[in-house]
Amino acid sequence: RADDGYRLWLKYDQLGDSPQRTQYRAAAQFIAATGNAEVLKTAAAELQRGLQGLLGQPVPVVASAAGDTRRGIVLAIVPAAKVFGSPASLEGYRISTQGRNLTVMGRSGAGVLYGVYALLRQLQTSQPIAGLNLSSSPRIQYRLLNHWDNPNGTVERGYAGSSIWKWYELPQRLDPRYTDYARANASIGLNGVAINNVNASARYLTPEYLQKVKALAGVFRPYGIRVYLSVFWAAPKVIGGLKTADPLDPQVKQWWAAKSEEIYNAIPDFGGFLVKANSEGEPGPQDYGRTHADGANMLAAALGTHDGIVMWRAFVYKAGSSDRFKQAYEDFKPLDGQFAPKVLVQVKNGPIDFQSREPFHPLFGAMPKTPLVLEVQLTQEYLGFASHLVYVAPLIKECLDADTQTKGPGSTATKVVDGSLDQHRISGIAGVANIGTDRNWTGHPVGQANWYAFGRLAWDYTLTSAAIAAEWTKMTLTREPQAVATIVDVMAKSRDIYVRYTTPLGLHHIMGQSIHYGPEPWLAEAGRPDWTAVYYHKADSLGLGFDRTAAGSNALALYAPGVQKQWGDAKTCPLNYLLWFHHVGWKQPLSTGRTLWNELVTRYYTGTDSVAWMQRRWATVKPQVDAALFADVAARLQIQQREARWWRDACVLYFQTFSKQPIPAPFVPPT
Ligand code: GCW
Repeated sequence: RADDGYRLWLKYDQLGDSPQRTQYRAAAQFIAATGNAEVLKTAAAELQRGLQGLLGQPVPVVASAAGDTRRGIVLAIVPAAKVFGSPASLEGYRISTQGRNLTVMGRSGAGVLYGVYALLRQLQTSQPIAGLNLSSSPRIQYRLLNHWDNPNGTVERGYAGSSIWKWYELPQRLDPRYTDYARANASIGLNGVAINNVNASARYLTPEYLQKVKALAGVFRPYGIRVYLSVFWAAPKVIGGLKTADPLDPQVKQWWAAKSEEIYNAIPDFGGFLVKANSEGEPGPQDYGRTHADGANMLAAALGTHDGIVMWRAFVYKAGSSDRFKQAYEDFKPLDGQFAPKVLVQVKNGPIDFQSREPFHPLFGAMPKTPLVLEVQLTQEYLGFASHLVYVAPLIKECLDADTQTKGPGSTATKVVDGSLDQHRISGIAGVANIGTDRNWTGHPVGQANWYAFGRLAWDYTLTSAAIAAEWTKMTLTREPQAVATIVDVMAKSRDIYVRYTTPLGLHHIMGQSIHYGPEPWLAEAGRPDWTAVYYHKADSLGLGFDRTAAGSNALALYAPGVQKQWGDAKTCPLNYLLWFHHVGWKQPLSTGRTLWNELVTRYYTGTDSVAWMQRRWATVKPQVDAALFADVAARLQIQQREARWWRDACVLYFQTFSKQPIPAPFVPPT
């Protein structure tokens, strides 16, 4: 049977004959699960399914291991924190060898479930289990996917088919896919799902839709996953019949409080609200002269004593601002200290918009009194949709590893996000989902790795991109060592390659208008002078790049002095960020020894050539990978190759109209 990708990394195909399989079989003759906790039962069922598949032997689930002389796996909820070390999160697990059995302990059912997936991962990646002793706790508390799914079944910026939520069938019919979705999320440690687009429809808050949301919550609950809703700010007007949505209006407050009660009546473990307000035309508190904090705090108050949170997005910008780079900072930084304890402010990794490479967002480190959620995009809106192979873990890590220096060296974005820099009690991370109704969920088979890597990093950001890629490859594509090494190498380099043939040296936002696909550096978007491509790349007869130093927009001043120093001088600024901050002369020599123009052209050409390299590398794994899956990736690489040339030629020829420089010798196209 051809592999259609539906099973993701949870394939559980029988392992080949090996000493390891013999060892696993001997160790897994039963599963003992004591207690009735719902999530514990899920854990036992998943372990049974996984073991039976991988080992090809039936593994019974029993109530207790007491008196059993066989060797088995014991699942146990152990409330005492001390066995888990520190930090002892409720979701942590410990796997240890006790007598002849392996024990998977958690402080909650969810902890056991995560431990079970960790154990299965050991088997799926052929790791030894003898004497196993490992423990792990999530480093970030709220680990969410954000779906940009609409009630009509479309997905904003979705490239893998339609929304997997079938609103017209809910609540009566529960598509089995919902369960498989929950399994996939739980297997990588995700514990929350905002199911609808941040450009939100008020409809989700109607009694009719809340019944549907309740049904989904019921599917997710046994997997330790809570449901969140994106809310339309003006809902009290649109579905509540009020004249205003002013957050300080008593009737508005009352409406939200009542709505929240209604939600918790239906969904007792409801996670909370995600809000996009006063951004890209969405309504918000500023419509009434109120601040983002007024709005967020009103919603937090509406949650009452329920265990819910408000994630308020900082992605805001307006026409007419001098530099969009600065706007979120200018709107939000002054509000630091004004947000209620249940509010987290959700910040994209970079200041503009999920570009192929951005400097870290200047709000990281700048709001010490407010917990900040890091929002990254898994759907490849600016990374070639589902036709380009781009592994995003390195992009996520680049942001997490960035040193904001706001409290001296070592004040990384990671420490802001996990809350440790400023001792926050709550922390969060969100990934905009790349999931749709395509049989393989993500369109591009390697898109699955982006979903996978997001969950793994949300759980433990100390994992390397390459280690995660290797795990995913072994679980999903092949365990043959040479092929694994090849695929991991291609994945590891894919994001840099994409940057080179689309937006090298710190170029940004030069993609096609609205669709955000393909090159359109010549674009002047009608009516939105702040969106024009020229605005971002600023090409002229002298040079290229956006001057954000004090001589220009001075966005650099939003960063700590050490960062300003690093990026503020065009001579020392890392080339990856050069054109983000500097307008550089075409003939200016760079650290590579080439002029700006020659370096730019070199990157466009070598980046495009690297796609051919990816194709050649992929061709070598053919014998090791399922034929259908192999052909799928190979075909998408052909598209990528064609489109890399499109980007290269469009951008080089366009910028040449300003630089008036010849194409450097090795790249002169044949005449
Ligand atoms: O990148 C932009 C997208 C919009 C999106 C917006 C946002 C949901 O082009 O489609 O809207 O970001 O993050 O709010």
